[in-house]
Amino acid sequence: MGRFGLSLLCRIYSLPSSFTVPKVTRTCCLHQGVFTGSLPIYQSTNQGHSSQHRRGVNTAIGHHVQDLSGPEQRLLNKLYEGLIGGQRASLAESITLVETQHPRKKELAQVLLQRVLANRREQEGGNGGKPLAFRVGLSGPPGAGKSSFIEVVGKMLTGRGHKVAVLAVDPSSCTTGGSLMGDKTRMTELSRDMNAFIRPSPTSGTLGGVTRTTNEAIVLCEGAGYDIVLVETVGVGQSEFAVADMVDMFVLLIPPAGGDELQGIKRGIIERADLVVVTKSDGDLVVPARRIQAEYTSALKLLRRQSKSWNPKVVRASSHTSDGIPEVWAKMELYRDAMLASSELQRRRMAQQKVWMWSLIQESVLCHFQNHPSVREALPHLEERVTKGVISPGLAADLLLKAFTSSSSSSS
Ligand SMILES: Nc1nc2c(ncn2[C@@H]2O[C@H](COP(=O)(O)OP(=O)(O)O)[C@@H](O)[C@H]2O)c(=O)[nH]1
Ligand SMILES: [Mg+2]
Repeated sequence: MGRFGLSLLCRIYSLPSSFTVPKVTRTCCLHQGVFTGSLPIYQSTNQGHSSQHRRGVNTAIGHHVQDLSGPEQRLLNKLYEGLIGGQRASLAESITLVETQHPRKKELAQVLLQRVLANRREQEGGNGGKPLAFRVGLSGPPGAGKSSFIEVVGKMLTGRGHKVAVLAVDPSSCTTGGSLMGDKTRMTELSRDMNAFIRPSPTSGTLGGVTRTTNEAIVLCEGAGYDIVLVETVGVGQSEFAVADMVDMFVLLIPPAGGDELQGIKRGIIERADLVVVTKSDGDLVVPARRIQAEYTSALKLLRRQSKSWNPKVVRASSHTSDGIPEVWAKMELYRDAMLASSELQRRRMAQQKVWMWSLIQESVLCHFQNHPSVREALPHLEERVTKGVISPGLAADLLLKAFTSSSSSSS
């Protein structure tokens, strides 16, 4: 988390209990409505303190927004208006803003996001509280046919009047500097489609950073009127789990290949799949595709059910012949309708928000801890003693935490 997040948190917790909101914060310069709305994520469960607490949060954001200079306000206004008006250039520029490492721009991105979120809440209110967009995560080993599948499904959907956004999460692009996915070479037609928006994975940052910005990019795409958001990721590291935690439906794509290629697919991720698509079911590959379909169908029966309203299914499709593609989409719609009707989809989204908040806190607190001068000073010595077995890991952890907390509290 950047300076904004930390300063925000510091302000929330440093507010005295008798704190009242100065009038001036209500005249925040940008878009008042956004900052006077309730922010459920920060609400205290203690009702006695919740309204005070909420005012404190709004004030914290209000303070922050007051710092905006004239050009910054104009930039944010321009981006917001363009984004809500569905302009692709504004959407692209807004995503660049949330991806930035620049501390001040990070703050501006949060202001923009708050405004887009407020607009979404308003729109969802008019939709009976139901989400307006459907988020689908697509994962599978490299070469499974994900990009080809997205190209064909994406074209079919824009042909039916949908607006489709494609985002990619590729942790390897952070280290190699090249984005392997969201690659427009496999999505030539979709990338030329005016009703589609394709954004490759950011090529810098940690997995945590990349997934955070992807989460925020989803919000921006929805704000720009994209009603279907597809997030592609490879089965590398923890990226699939991160993507499963940010979408409404998680789809696993499996090629009709031999055992070796399928070895890399983690059991844990199969458990998370709401739908398994066996790809490349064409020509000579139809027979092995059927076999894989049967294997996965029986494997899924043994797994614990994730949802009361949906049983994961295994289907076959070919992006080359389009066989099975409309049927796959029909299954996805069935899933969405069942999950919306039971409110499970809405509940899943709420739970995801909380998971994300905590994972961002964990990442930020750990980073803060590791960069703390007293910790950095004591760490090499203690690490050495732990590895040599002179002291226990538990004692070393206690000592480091003590160094961290005592100098943190004395400095504040
Ligand atoms: N036969 C056949 N090949 C496919 C199909 N879909 C993708 N491929 C091929 O599989 C390879 C990998 O496809 P790609 O979409 O880039 O996979 P990704 O790495 O999962 O995104 C390419 O050579 C595609 O032409 C299909 O439906 N049938
Ligand atoms: Mg790909």
